Amino acid sequence: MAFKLPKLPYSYGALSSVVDKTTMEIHHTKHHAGYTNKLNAAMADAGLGKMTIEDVLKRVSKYSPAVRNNAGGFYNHCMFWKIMVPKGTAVPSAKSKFGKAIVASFGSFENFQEKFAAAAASRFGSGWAWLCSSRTGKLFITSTPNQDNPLMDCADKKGFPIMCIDVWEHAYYLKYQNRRADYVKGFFSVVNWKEVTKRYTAACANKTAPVTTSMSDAVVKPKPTVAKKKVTAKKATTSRAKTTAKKKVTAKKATTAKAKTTAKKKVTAKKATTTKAKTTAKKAVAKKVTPKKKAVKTSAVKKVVKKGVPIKKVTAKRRRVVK
Ligand code: MN3
Repeated sequence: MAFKLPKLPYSYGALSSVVDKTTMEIHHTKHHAGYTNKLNAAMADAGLGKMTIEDVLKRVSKYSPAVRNNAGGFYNHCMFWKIMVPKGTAVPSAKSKFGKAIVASFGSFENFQEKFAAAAASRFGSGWAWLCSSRTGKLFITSTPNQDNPLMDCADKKGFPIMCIDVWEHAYYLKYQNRRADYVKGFFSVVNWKEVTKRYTAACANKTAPVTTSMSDAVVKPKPTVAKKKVTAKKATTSRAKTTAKKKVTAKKATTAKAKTTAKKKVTAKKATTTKAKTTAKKAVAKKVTPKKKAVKTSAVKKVVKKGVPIKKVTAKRRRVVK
């Protein structure tokens, strides 16, 4: 089992008051799916075995940029989908532990919203804004570039993320274009405060891993070293056998072709021989007959000329010779 793309907890159009259906669908099926697949590939390349996504993130500086970017992309989106819900839920009560923590950290709920929105708006380029909790339950706001997050050992400010917003343009551009602030303002109307509160409670209890692990369904199977090798060997053998078989076929074909060529050559040669023989025979016949005839004729004529025999006698003599 590798890291698996989670299903959205609502339909693609369910948050359309804030995020349009097309953006949600592309964001989930292309971007998040892409991070998931590339993370699995990068983990396999690095020979990393069974690990939770949290374990990957907390020592991510030891791994390749591909692991860092895609582990972040995988985790951040898993969390992002869950902390949103159609129409949003009621904001935390001022009397609740979480409500009190917000006031203690930011002065008021409104101040918290402003600071969070400012962090989202001021993140240069692509990245995320976060509300995090320390292990003691103290809240703070931060932002990260690219797909980094506060769980990474390389993060400027480390903590447990309990709320986040994706401020990559792919998250809002179709509906808001350059108006990121409007997108952030809309985001507050679809926040699932129940889920955010659940994460805060887990952070305070220092039980953050079970919450996120069950969220991401994220366990990588151990590297199948031996089994894989066997399969590879089998494949190699099969492939070799195929090659040999192919070679044999080729050789057979070649032999057949050669045989054909030889046969053809033989036929040609035979033909040639026959033709030659015929020619020779013809020539021989020609030689045998013609020269003699001519010789006789010539000598006969010569004799006739010498002896002064009348033309009639010569003709008669010629006829005899020809016969
Ligand atoms: Mn995104």
